Amino acid sequence: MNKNNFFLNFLVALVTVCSTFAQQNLILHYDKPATNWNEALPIGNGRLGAMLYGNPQKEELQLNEETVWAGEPGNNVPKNAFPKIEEIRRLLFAGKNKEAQDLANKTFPRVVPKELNYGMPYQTVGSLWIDFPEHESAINYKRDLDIEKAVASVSYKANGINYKRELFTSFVDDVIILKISADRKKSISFSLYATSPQLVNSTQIKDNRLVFEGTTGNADNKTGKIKYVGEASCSLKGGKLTASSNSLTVEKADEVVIRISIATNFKNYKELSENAAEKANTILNKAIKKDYEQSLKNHIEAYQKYFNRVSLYLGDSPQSKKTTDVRIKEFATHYDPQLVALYFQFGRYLLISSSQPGNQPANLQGIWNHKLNPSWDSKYTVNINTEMNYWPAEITNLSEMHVPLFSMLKDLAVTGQESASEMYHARGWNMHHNTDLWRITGVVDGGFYGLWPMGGAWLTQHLWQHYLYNGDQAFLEEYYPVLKGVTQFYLDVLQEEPEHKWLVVAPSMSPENTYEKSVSISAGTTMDNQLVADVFNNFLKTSEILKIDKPFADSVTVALKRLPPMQIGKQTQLQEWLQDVDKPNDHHRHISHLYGLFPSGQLSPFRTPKLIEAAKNTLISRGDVSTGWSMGWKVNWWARLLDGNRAYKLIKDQLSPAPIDNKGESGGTYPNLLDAHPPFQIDGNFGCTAGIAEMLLQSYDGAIYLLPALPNDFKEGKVTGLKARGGFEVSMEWKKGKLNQLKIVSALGGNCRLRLPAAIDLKGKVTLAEAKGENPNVFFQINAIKEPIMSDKAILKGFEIPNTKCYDFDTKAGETYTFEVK
Ligand code: FUC
Repeated sequence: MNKNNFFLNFLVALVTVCSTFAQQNLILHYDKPATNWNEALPIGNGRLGAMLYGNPQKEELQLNEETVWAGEPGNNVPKNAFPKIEEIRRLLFAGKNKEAQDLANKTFPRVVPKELNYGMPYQTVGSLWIDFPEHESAINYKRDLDIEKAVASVSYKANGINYKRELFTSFVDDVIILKISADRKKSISFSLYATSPQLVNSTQIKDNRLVFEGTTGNADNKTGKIKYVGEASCSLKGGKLTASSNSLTVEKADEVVIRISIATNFKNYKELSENAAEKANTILNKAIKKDYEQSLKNHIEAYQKYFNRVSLYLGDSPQSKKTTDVRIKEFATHYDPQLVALYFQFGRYLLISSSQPGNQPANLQGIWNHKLNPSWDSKYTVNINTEMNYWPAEITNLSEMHVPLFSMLKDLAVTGQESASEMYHARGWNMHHNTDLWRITGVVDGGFYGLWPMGGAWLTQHLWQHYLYNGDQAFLEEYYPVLKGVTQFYLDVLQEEPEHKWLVVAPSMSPENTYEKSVSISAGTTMDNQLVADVFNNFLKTSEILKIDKPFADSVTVALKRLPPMQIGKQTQLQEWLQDVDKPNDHHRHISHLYGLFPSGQLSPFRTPKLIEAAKNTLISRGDVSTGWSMGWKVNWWARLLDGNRAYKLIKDQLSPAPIDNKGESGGTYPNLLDAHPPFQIDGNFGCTAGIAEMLLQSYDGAIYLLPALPNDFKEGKVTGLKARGGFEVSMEWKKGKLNQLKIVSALGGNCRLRLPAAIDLKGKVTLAEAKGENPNVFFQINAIKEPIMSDKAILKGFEIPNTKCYDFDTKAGETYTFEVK
């Protein structure tokens, strides 16, 4: 071997080592089987989900299919509520808040009236069990979830034989596939059977396949009408397959591949006309023709098409060699930047695995649920939770995963016409704080929690944001009716409040919070005003881009001008309600009026420093530790307040062990890395994932801000493939806490405005010009907001704004631009 070859080989070896090392970092790793659901490992392909326990002697695969919900088609809009809504309004405007609440509680009771429903629960299919009675004493045990490949595995040694299980939910073949192998021939023997908590369920054997089926449950005024059918097949190398009346037995096989197909009769939210048995059977017959290795290869390729778009490195520590449960326990005391990177990538893994185009959006638990009556029905709670699920979609380069949410909005824009017209005598569509598979839009859980007609206002922000990231005009055209419908609703529903003659939503609430004892119902909350302003601005821009509906748009412009300004109250806080009634020691998990700070971009340190300071005061007084999703939101807020260390502190709170009793309002993380509200709720995973991205890159307020909130602990790092609005893909490397290298790929062309610390000198092939005036890039337009009103008791001390500069350079679609710091 000559010298050059030697070096080449050495380099190849080094790269291989590095990439293997990188792969090892993206693995959830355990040395014990799961003893409960919060230790089991989630896999999914958007439609099917499974939790792997990994017990050597008795494997459990807990199964989900995304359309297995209780109930049947139908909305939940009460009749004759309009006169009561008007009366509640009148009481609110007369300052009779308690009376308004009493009437709201009476009109919309906490206990569901017998002619209505408060949404249906998402339900489990049940479990498949694989008994290996001889594998009692297993050693060398390992259980992993490789999120770089979306494959889970279990390995151990029993009776001198090394066994391995490999599990994935194919994105291509649409079945769950489990391969069982051993390092000695004829050593695989087990029995396979199914169980289900569903009241109506049965198992039988057809053509040597295990067929398990059932019908979902009744709830409230609805009868369970979802029929599901699952089929499991065993493909053997060697050995023998026999069947009893409701189980399959494998004896002395060399290798077995189990494929599980599940389908339901669900066609869409109003039709249950699919043939579940035929569908499950057809999918399985097709999948079984493909050999295991090919299926695995196709699956990994399909997954990595999305997953590999983003990589993140935040530093190393020996902690990464420990098991994931131990790392979570020790995170507060042991430096473990790789756990943050793993948690971030796990969020992306979960989104890819629970939200695929053509399917249902990720619900409160994504697609993973082992109960018939999970907490909050595991449905779609839209006063924060569903939106939070989709915060990572654009910024972490998973735009396609956003699509199921948009499809649901198309349905809601139809079903929500009933609540808009019946309850509010308004045009367009609306919804309240919950929906489900059947796209309900009425009040859920009574007036105190549910009389919040703002679900459509918040959810439709996702349409506009998707446009800002991707610039797809055809998409805007497609969703124009949804955007117009929601705008019509608010135009019709806004009321003139008596004191300032502002236009406000009433009745509504600042989600789930109170301003008087047991009173949530209110008029013109800050969040509502911010939401309606965003709805109107989105509509105005859309109508301008599509050159459509000018006269209607003009009426929107008139109403927009009459919305209330934000207010800074006597505690120098961002006021939550129209009146300065915020409680001094409020630690409520919802801090809804900070919607304006994130996810909306109405507040900015550079443009609205007074409001930013007030928002910061609010956030400080609410405290850090809270439910999982609340902490996830706080990571994003501290990132927008440009305080990386405080954002990191919230990440530490989020990555603390979840309470074992599943009670209370302190969230955390379960051993399987899923978020605890408690109990498990997936929103916290997604919220924190988005927050980590926001610490590294922000694209609002007219510019792309690079490394806006880097904590001191992440001094060296690298990220590739994050997305900024305007279609820019951003990769960066930083050293000693400062940007070192930058690569920007422009998908749409146009001006790229970067915000950087003033001391940095960036050099590339293109010249950076110091930015002047507004960013000409249409995706970076800023909506004007009104000058805030300030209490004369408020004392502003000033918000420390970092010394930054903005630079412009022109980009062409498809071109890459690289820079180095000199
Ligand atoms: C809202 C929150 C709760 C919980 C539930 C699913 O009602 O207030 O904390 O997240 O949704």
